[in-house]
Amino acid sequence: MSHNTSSPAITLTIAGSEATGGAGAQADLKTFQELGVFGITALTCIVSFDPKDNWNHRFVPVEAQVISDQLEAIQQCYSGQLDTVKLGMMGTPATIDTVAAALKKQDWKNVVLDPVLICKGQEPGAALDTDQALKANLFPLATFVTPNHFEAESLSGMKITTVEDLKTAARKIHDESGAIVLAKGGVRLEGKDAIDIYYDGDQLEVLSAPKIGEVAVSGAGCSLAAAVAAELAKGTTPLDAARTAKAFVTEGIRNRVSSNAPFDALWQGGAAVQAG
Ligand code: PXL
Repeated sequence: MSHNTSSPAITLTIAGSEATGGAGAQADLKTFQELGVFGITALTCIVSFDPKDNWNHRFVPVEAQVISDQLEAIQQCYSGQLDTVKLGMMGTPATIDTVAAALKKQDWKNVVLDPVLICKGQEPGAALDTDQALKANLFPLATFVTPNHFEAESLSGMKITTVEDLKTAARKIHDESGAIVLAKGGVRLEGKDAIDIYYDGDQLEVLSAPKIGEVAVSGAGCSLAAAVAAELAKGTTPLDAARTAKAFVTEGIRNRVSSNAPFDALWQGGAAVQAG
């Protein structure tokens, strides 16, 4: 029951498993470890790429009762110590309802929502439902959101082709949700730099790093949001958390891992290697 003063901040991810370890809960936990927080996980679904089908996603949701059991264990175990959560892939409206109900059982300082909308292999109809459930039930609880290009278009209702568009979208998403927004252009906007926009209702900052290749790397979005959560859990300001997360992800992409899948995976150990 007792803790010493050097106890790490407890940080929860509610996310899916991506079996090959590039994205999802695995990426979150590795990020938490690298950034010095004690990572814990409630799994929402299991994704297994299918090598027989172009590495498309096979998706299996975890039963609602099992999700709420995990969250019950976690919230009782760490009550009073847990104030930061990262939300990753939910996958179904039922999961979103279960997660929202559990989140409402306690106060949170930081709810970092990575609004993962569709995952290949899901029915487009189901994705639409999930999209609507996210907007209705999880956005109101979020303090910090990290939409990618596609998600920012969906959430803002506008097409995003330039950095100026991305800024407008970030403002819109903030105005609608009240959350701090880190909208990710990544490799998807033209130009030599990977640009993300931070907007907290007051400060707008362009976070920029030279693109490393032109192809998105698996786990970048998950690791970015997890790094934001870890930094916030340690008491960092939101803007500094965003800057640290961007640098962490950039080094993870520079030191990425390739495999027989047609995409590389970010390596969360990359930043430490770079540092020396
Ligand atoms: O990158 C989004 C993502 C999040 N969570 C899980 C995933 C993926 C993409 O593969 O599998 C579990």
